[in-house]
This record gives sequence, structure tokens and C-alpha cells, in this order.
Amino acid sequence: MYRSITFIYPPYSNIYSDHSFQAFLPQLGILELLNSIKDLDIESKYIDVQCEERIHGSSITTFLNIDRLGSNDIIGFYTQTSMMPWISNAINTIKKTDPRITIIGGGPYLSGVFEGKYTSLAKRKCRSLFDYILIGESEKTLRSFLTKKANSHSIFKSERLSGDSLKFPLWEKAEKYLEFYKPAPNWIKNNPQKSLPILFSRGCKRACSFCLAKTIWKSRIVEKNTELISSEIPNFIKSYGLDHLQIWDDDFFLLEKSDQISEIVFSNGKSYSVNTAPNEINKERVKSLQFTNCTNVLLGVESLDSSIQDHIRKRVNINNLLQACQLLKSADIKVTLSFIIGFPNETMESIQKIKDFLTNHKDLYDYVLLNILSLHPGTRCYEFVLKNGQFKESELIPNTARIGEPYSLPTTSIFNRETLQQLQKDIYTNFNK
Ligand code: B12
Ligand code: SF4
Repeated sequence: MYRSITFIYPPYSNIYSDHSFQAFLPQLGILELLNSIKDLDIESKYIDVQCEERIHGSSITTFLNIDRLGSNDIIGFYTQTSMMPWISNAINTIKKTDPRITIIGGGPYLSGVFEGKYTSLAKRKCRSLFDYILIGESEKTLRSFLTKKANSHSIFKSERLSGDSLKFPLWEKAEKYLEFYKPAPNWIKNNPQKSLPILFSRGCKRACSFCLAKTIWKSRIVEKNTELISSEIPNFIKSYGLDHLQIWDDDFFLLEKSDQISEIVFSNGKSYSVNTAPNEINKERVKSLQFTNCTNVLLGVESLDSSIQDHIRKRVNINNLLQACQLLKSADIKVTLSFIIGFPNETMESIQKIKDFLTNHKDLYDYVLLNILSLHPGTRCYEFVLKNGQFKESELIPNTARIGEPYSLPTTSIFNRETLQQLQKDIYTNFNK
């Protein structure tokens, strides 16, 4: 039986780091895992490396000093593609310092590698790095792993939870980091509220070619049950003295319970923000958002080029976008537009379409988010790039040479990484208010 486990949320995102948008959000999945094992007799901890570095001003080397981590039977890593160079370095350091520690991993990157195709090299690398790997939703699997002690298999496929067992996260484990958990600073500056992120579901019905949602959660959406939602929202608001809930579900309007959620947050006298796609916005929905005090809507647009839209299968066009922005702005709801650049068929013209929209319609949005595409193993976009011979798999696998900088590979030969970063910087600087 294991006695102690520490979960690590590694640093590095592709969010442009010099820009004022530095979102410190907790890793909700880890907080939910901690919730699922809190009744076991196991000491559990949550470490957010980026926050720790802010608190202690430490570097990766001091952070990895085992004294800081304390004694652990198990160290568990959340994995994202962009974090893999840091993680592999961290694991090698931990193994050298104390080889008795069991290293486990879970999260999007590992799920993509073991559920996707064309990833034999990544599989081999991951198998040698982690002692045990849990793929997909891990609550049930982690419990049996911790209590039964692992068997001889090193890869565990997780079972899905039902809506009854989806709890709100165990925030107490992250309380020391709360001051860092912010949405975009603009929201804070213009509207200093106490807000925390939350999810009511897992999964997405859509299957955009660059996204891992389907690989991790399958295409069925599992939502929290109504009783849990009605009892947990008020408790959550009360426990943390919240003014605002950031609802981070992949697409709020794909939830069957979206109306109920809005009403419950509203009846507790609080405001909220949601993410969705422009083609989900209509008059009736905007009316209901306005009535229930939804103050911010993030629209996932990705691209304004029709051939890229066909490729990624998001099915958004400029007319949807214009109409959605007009409806939201006329209801006095703040609009964040989220784009991605660096798709396999990206051109300077396709990026120009984003710039033109932002220049010509300044009154229709408030904030812009623009990320450079990272190719994630397990996605159709990754397979497409490999099949077309744009890159070899060995070039796509994160390697330790990139420690210290966000990992993102340009997926088209006409843009190198620096050009994409410069374009990203220009758009952030010119279009965020
Ligand atoms: C909210 C969100 C964000 C937020 C906050 C991220 C955060 N701190 O959690 C913001 C806006 C900051 C963000 C930024 C980015 N994100 Co994001 N984000 C999400 C989103 C929508 C929800 C994350 C979440 O809470 N999921 C729900 C929880 C319950 O699931 P989970 O995190 O996967 O955890 C479960 C399991 O994976 C597993 N598990 C997780 N960790 C561990 C560890 C162990 C040891 C074990 C056993 C199990 C385990 O158990 C958990 C409980 O079931 C996901 C999509 C999605 N639906 O998951 C994308 C997603 C995670 N993001 C993604 C990306 C690419 C990014 C960015 C790199 C974008 C960019 N280019 O800038 C940055 C990276 C920032 C960063 N350092 O995290 C990708 C990651 C793909 C990949 N292979 O890396 C995802 C999957 C979306 C996609 N496109 O496919 N993101
Ligand atoms: S709508 Fe969002 S979460 Fe759903 S598949 Fe597309 S990018 Fe992923």
C-alpha cells in the first residue's frame, strides 16, 4: 500500500509569455483526482511548479531538490505536449536522487500517445520514462492502483465516470496558490472579482482535427448530475467567497444542463463566463446569457480561412462570427476571440484574414487570444502532417533540447517557429485593449 503521493503540474505553456495574458489556472484534473482519493489513508499533495517558482523564485534545479518535494512514495505528473521536455528532465533528476520513488503519469499527452496512431517512438520514450501510465479519465483507476499496488502491467486504461461521481475539485490542496489563479489580467483590472475556474462536464461532441478532446474523453459528453450541480455551486461560492465562476467546459452550449447551470449561478447572485463556438450563438441564447448575468463569452474561432476550416472541421465562418459578436456586444457581454495559427495549410493570406477582421471590427470584441498550433500525438492533424511527410516522427517528439521554452512546432514549411512567434506577438500587441 502506498502512503504518500505528490501530483505535479509542470510549467510551460504556449501562451505568449511576455504578453500580459499570463493565465495561472490550476490543473483542475489533478484537483479532481485528489478529491477522488481523499478518503484513502494516503497523504496527498499538489504542486504547481510555475506558482512555486513565483513564490520561491527558484529554478528548475532548486525545485527538483528532493527536500522541497518531501518524502514521497509516488510522484504523479500531469502531461501536456508542451511540458514534456521539462518532465523528462525532472523525472531523470528524481530517479537519480531517489530511485525508490514510483513515477506515474497521466493527462492529455500520454492519452494522445497511447490512444493515437503513428506514435511508436513516443510510446517507447514514455514507457522508459514513467513506471506506470494511466490513460484517460483516471479517478477509478488511480484508486485501485493506489490500494491494490500496481500489477505487472505498466499501462492502465481508465474507465469513464458517471455524472454522479463527477465532483467539484478539492481546492484546499491548492489554496496556497490561489492568489496566482487569475483569468486574463484585463478581467481583473477592469473588474476585480474573486473568480475560480470550474467544469461541469467531460468530453466534446465535435471532433476538430487538432484537438484531443475526443481521444481523451470519447465523443459522448458526461455531465454532472442536477442534484450535485445545485448543491455544489452554492457551496463552492460560499467556501471561496466567489463573485464569479469561470466555466471552462469545452463548449457550454453542448451541455444539456447549460440552462440549469446559468439559472443556479444567477440565483446565487453571481456572474459567470463561458466558452463556446460562434455558430452556437443565437438571439435566444444571448438573451438568456444576458438575463442570467453572464459577463464574458470566449468564442473558439481558430481560423477565418475556409480551406483551414474545412481541414480542421470546426465549421465556423465569418458570417457566424460577425453575427455572434454583434449579438453578444449588443447585450453588453464581453467577447474574447480565440484563434490558432500554424495549421498545416496556413499561409500569410490566411493569417491576414484574422488581422483584417480584428482591424475592421474593433467594436465587436474585447480581447484576443492567439495560440500557435502544437501538434499533439493522437490527433488527426498530427497524423496528417506525418502522412504528408511534412515532418518525421522523430522531429515531432518533444526532446530535452527545448527545455526552458514553450514547445510548439510549426507545422508548415513556409513558417518557421520564430516567424509564427513574431506574428503572435504582433497580434497580441496590436489588438488587445
Ligand atoms: C481549461 C484548459 C486550459 C486552461 C487551463 C489549463 C489548466 N491549468 O488546466 C488554459 C486556458 C490556461 C489552457 C492553456 C493551454 N492549453 Co488547455 N485546455 C483546457 C481544457 C479545456 C480543460 C482542462 C481540464 O481541466 N480538463 C478536465 C480535467 C478533468 O481533465 P484533465 O486535465 O485531462 O485531467 C484528467 C485526466 O487527464 C487524468 N490526469 C491528469 N493529470 C494526471 C496525472 C496523473 C498522475 C494521473 C494518474 C492522471 C492524470 O485525470 C484527470 C481527472 O480525470 C483542455 C481540454 C479538455 N477538455 O481537457 C485543454 C487542453 C488540456 N489544453 C491544451 C493545450 C494545447 C493548451 C495550451 C498549450 C494552448 C496553447 N497553445 O497555449 C495551453 C497550455 C497551458 C498550460 N500550461 O496548461 C490541449 C493539450 C493537448 C496536449 N496533448 O498537450 C487540451 C487537451 C485541448 C486540446 N487542444 O486538445 N488550457
Ligand atoms: S469544439 Fe473545442 S473541445 Fe470540441 S473538438 Fe473542437 S476544439 Fe476540441
